[in-house]
Amino acid sequence: MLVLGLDSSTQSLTAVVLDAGSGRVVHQRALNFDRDLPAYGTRSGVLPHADPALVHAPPLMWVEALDRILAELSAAVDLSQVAAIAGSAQQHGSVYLRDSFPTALAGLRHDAPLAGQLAEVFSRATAPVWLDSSTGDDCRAIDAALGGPAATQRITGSAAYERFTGPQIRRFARLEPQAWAATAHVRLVSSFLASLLAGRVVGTDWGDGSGMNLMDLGTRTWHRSALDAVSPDLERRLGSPMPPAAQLGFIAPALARRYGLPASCRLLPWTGDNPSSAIGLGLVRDGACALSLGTSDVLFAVSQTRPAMPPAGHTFLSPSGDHMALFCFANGSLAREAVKDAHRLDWDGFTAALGRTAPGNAGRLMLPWFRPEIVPKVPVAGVRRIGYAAGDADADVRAVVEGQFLSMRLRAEAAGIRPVELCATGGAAQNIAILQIAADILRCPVRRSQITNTAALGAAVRAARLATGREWGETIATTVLPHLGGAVEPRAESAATYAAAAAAYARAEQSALTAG
Ligand code: ADP
Ligand code: XUL
Repeated sequence: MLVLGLDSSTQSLTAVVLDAGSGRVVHQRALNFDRDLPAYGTRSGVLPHADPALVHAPPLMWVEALDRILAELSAAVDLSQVAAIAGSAQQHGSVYLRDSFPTALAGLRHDAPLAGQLAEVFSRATAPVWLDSSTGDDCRAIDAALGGPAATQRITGSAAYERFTGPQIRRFARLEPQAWAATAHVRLVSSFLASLLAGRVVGTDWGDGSGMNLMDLGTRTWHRSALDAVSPDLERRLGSPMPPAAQLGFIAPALARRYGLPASCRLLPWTGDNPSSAIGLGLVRDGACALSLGTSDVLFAVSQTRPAMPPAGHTFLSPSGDHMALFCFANGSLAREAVKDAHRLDWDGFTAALGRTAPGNAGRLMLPWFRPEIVPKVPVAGVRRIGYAAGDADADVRAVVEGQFLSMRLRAEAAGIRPVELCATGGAAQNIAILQIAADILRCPVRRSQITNTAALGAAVRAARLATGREWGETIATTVLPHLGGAVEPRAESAATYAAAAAAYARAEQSALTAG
């Protein structure tokens, strides 16, 4: 019996097929949006725009990617054995759909590409994604309506954030009232893609729903004043929040036929990529922590009770029903890539440069704000280099990586997160030299999953749990633990250097933020 996990991230769509009983990975495959779907014109998965605050992606590209990967899978694997499918997607992004969407889903044909059949369902051609930072006014309005940022955080799990779905919807409704009037459904990237598989419009799971500034984290229902602060008549466009273990029924018959899936293939809601990674890294124990080094860098910790978070942090819900404390840094892989490309290096050259400099970088520091930063809030991009010039490639390479983890260390300390061990995932977690710096600065062993995309794995694990009826502990033991590699240990000799660097970084950050 097989299960399928899918993850639609910023830059790619990944599929992992597992043998549900043994946990063996039967097949893995990824489509890169820029490379494999060039007609949509994305760069790093998003549409280039003159205004760096406006970051959108074409939702039809995600449809075509899903269609394409399922067709490719059906040629590589016997999909008639797939008992269940779950998925995840980049968090916060929103898709705007006309009232024709349900009819179009119900009428999908098996013998034609999905993109052609769904091209007319969008009331907005593009979907704002998590890198968008254009909604400052809307954040202020939502915070004001709920009693200030601390109140918004207490109610929804996070203060109003530019990339969160509530502020994004508000901006659209405000600036494009006609297109908003033509919008009958708003879905997250996750619930949009889950709707395609189900052949009907499905609601949003609690995990991804907690990234909207619209859901009451305590009751897991929409919060009336938050909805009203965004737009009157929003609720009918959203559908209801639902538990991550809710069963969505079976795959749409036309899609079963199109890809050779059995009609009995069961579906689970899709969730956010970070909650899904929590499962793919086996984080179902209180206090377990992880580091995701994908397009964004993310630090998260799961806990049974709701964590006390500082203002910059978020509390989400994980598919296991736990809470997830989370910090998301927009300057993750894209910042490392900016340095790599500026010095005309490849990743081997980047790693070699790290080898030529010592921990602490002889006091040289970078505030790595290549694009507007989420944590701390930096609305306008602007890299600060302290103690060296941009032309010094070796210093620059170490400074970007150290700066990222020093910033992370400060946030972990503020939230009282002191990891005993970190599980690492995301494209940059392949790089052991980067993981060594993470281990040294964050002061704990870092273990890497041998499965590059743990969000897709986490989705497959959820599907395996549904298909086998096993409990979390047993499911994780068979499907996740075998993939965790050995640990990169922190080095005692760099501890004092990094304690001093963390203090210097905090001072530099403070002075940059004060100076504006
Ligand atoms: P996402 O899931 O957000 O789409 P991934 O987790 O696939 O992103 O990570 C993609 C990123 O991984 C690329 O943007 C690239 O910068 C980074 N990456 C890939 N290989 C390496 C490497 N060897 N060292 C550092 N970073 C790498
Ligand atoms: C988390 C966040 C990012 C996206 C990227 O809050 O915005 O990590 O989920 O995929």
